[in-house]
Amino acid sequence: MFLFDWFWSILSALGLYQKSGKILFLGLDNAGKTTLLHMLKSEKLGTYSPTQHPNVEELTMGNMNFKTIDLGGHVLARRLWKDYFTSDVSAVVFLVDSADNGRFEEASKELHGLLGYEDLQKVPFLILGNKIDKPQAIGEQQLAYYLKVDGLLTGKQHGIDKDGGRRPVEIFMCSIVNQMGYGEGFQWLSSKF
Ligand SMILES: Nc1nc2c(ncn2[C@@H]2O[C@H](COP(=O)(O)OP(=O)(O)OP(=O)(O)O)[C@@H](O)[C@H]2O)c(=O)[nH]1
Ligand SMILES: [Mg+2]
Repeated sequence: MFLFDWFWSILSALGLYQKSGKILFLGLDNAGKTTLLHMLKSEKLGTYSPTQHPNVEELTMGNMNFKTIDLGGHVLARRLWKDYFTSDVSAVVFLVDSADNGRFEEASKELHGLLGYEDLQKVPFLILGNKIDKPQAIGEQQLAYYLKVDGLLTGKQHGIDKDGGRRPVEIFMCSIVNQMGYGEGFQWLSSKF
């Protein structure tokens, strides 16, 4: 087992194999999901209307091929999220506007609903605290506190966790407009499945 892990991590470090997966982009409306999807796809910052229909994109980042599905975050659209919780989902990226302190409770409620969902029990969660370019944005520890996930975070180390098979959950702070932070988050995520 150890040898296999070792061999796998060497291949991964050398970029000698392609990793693929299906990733759901979830989070409240206005969190930045669609902006992130297009930034990852074309490295361009755009303005988008609130998402009414899922955006599906095939993305390549380093040695990873992702099929990403960006779902609308407004209240009605959230009802459709569960239709996408199929057995081939590799990961969830949950975006939060870290500058919108009036909505942390709502975001926390939705996040915990997802974390408790039977079909997602083994799926790693990358929580992106977005919009840190805004002066009122809070820090990572505060966000963990307001989202009530302090006790759930599994650490930023790369590689498949050995600690009792806990589902990987971690927060990375980012600014999509400044193109910072989310790359580290995806690197972490890609080592978890
Ligand atoms: N300041 C700042 N604004 C951002 C950032 N990322 C996204 N935004 C803005 O946040 C707003 C919402 O972005 P969207 O990508 O449409 O949000 P969404 O999560 O797709 O929203 P729904 O489709 O309604 O679920 C837009 O005005 C974006 O320009 C960021 O890093 N910093
Ligand atoms: Mg959108």
